[in-house]
Amino acid sequence: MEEGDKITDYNLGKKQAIIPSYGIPGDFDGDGTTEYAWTVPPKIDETGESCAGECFALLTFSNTSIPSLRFDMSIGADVLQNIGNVDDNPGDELAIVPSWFTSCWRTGQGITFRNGLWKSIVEPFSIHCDLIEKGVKLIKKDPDKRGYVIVSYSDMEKWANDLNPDAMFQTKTVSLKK
Ligand SMILES: [Ca+2]
Ligand SMILES: [Ca+2]
Repeated sequence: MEEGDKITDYNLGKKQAIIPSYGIPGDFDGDGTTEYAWTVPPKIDETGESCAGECFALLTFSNTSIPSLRFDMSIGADVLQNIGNVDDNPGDELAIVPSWFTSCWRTGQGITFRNGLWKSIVEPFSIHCDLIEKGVKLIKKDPDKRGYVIVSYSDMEKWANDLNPDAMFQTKTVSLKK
């Protein structure tokens, strides 16, 4: 019995130790217990401009009963935020902006873990690095409209039309996906 306890303690210790300092806390499966989320980047080759193998980042959780989520054509996350519980599903949602080698334009996503699967809560939205630098919460619960969220995004088309920097700092109210 004592032997078994020792093994369990060792395994727990090992799991704790792998949470990186940049892991963000939250209750992402809604079980009432906090876990940590972080992205594992791919290996980058010696040029620093491409992957040494497959190019994907893995969103990973300290609670190993939550499956990892793969982001193809991604080398990590420019943004990973716990946006709080913004829907009717128990637990916190996440905003993520996968990163890439080039360009300042990215695609932001809102995701939730529901019935054992990762789902989008809003349509993916474009986002410029100028907005990312502001460090704002990218998706917020709309206090006035139940089932809606306020998304901070950058309007590529508006930017192309008039080159007004305001285009980078837009917000829109959208309904949560079912
Ligand atoms: Ca949890
Ligand atoms: Ca939720």
